[in-house]
Amino acid sequence: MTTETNTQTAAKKPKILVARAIFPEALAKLEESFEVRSNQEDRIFSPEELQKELAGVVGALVAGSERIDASALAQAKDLKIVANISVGYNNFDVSAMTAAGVLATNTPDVLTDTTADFGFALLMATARRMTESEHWVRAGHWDKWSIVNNPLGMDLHHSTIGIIGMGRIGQGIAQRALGFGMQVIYHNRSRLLEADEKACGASYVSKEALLRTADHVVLVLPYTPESHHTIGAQEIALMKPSATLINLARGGIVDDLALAQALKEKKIFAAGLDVFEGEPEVNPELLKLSNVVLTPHIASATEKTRRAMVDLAIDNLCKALEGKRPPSLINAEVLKA
Ligand code: 8YV
Repeated sequence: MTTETNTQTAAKKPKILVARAIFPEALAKLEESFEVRSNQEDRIFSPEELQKELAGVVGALVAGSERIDASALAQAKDLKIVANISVGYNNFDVSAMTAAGVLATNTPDVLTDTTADFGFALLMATARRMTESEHWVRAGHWDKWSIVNNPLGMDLHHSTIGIIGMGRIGQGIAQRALGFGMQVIYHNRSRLLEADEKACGASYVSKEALLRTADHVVLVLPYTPESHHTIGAQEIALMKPSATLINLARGGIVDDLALAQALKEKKIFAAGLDVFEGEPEVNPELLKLSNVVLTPHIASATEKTRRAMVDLAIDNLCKALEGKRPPSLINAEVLKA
């Protein structure tokens, strides 16, 4: 259950909801200016509970776990802003928020490098079979060094990386790949400016050419109805049998069952997944496989970056409630209305 701040002056302060646990210092700062409904137990609200929690508050801090749509907003008559503690905002029905006059914000930039670092770490762990090797050592299978029988991986250096989704994080991964002498190809809804392509040494190709050519395919695109199952059985069939696939974007961009089948049949070499369809559930077929590295949606998870995300979300919320333009506003139309 949420906890209401209970002080004598609290009644005069505007009410806000903090829907997930945040750093105690950040919560204390909010409590100086607001009557805060907090959820430091970090329980995930059902849609019905979220609807109730949003009733009577002027602002809310949420994360990807909270779906903000017309139904969530149905009783939120005082709500002016929902600040996502996340750069991706597929949990927002932006049209419904705009129609309700609710500002929507996210947390770009502050997590770009941390997430790009993690993308590269996941790629390396996957291509060089690091987690599988660790399990092998822990299980006591390492009885001798061997030229051919130790887990043999795939090289990153001087290979071709194919990045689908060339926003800030995609470009960060491309820049890291250059340091490994990799050739960078990319596919995106729109082509980058020439100067941006040069800065990350990337060449634009069709999705099909990317899948056929890349040794390592990295997915960093936003999740939308159009990007649902960007990678399914047909796309995997285009990839090299030696290729790796990394999903850093969102569950639902990859058809996880089709991927599990392809990994089982060794149609591609390996996969690294930080996000899953229906997470935190993981498709049981993936759990049976050794050629997949699984991490629990932690690409932005360093303390420094998570604090910066929370601080930016708070800044967005405070600016909106002071009648100013929040720094990372998604639906500027609300201000024009
Ligand atoms: C968040 C993310 O931690 O920012 C994003 O889009 O995927 C992660 O950084 C996650 O979405 C929790 O809200």
